[in-house]
Amino acid sequence: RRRQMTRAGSSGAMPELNGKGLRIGIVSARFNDHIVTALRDGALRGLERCGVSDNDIVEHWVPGAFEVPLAAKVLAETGTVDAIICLGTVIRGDTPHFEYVCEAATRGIQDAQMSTGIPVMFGVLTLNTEQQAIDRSGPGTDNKGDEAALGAVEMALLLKTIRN
Ligand code: INI
Repeated sequence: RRRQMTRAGSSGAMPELNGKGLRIGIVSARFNDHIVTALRDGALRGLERCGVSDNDIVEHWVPGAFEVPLAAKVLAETGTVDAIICLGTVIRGDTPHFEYVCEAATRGIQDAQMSTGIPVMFGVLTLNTEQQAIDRSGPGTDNKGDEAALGAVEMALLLKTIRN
């Protein structure tokens, strides 16, 4: 069962996502790397479907979700990418640590896009169980990395339209 998604555009309908020529950054957190690798594969599939060239994708890995915002912000500041996809997986444990990592990643990623004007996608899973992570990182288009890739292309195109 797929949620119907409406993407921003003048009509409110799903716009054509032609990502040819767009430069896209991917910042991935190694923690829970079996899941994050699957999110990253989903993101690459999504970008490929949109026509983004392999040569226009720049990838960086960081230790955990806590470090993602800084790498994304510094990458955005270089002015070399049109959008950034942040990927990570935070799974709830027995301590409040989970809330702090999630809070920092969420706020930091939003801050990175607001302070730089470069779209930064929130492809960080925050979950109660590993099964929830597996369910959201599979080989189909309901992979959250794939979803973040489409968001990155849509936002990069939208900002080009707004700025022109
Ligand atoms: N980082 C994650 O990306 N996911 C987690 O589930 C996680 N847990 O559970 O602790 C996690 N912690 C590491 C954190 O992101 C930092 O790398 C670490 O605290 C060093 O700053």
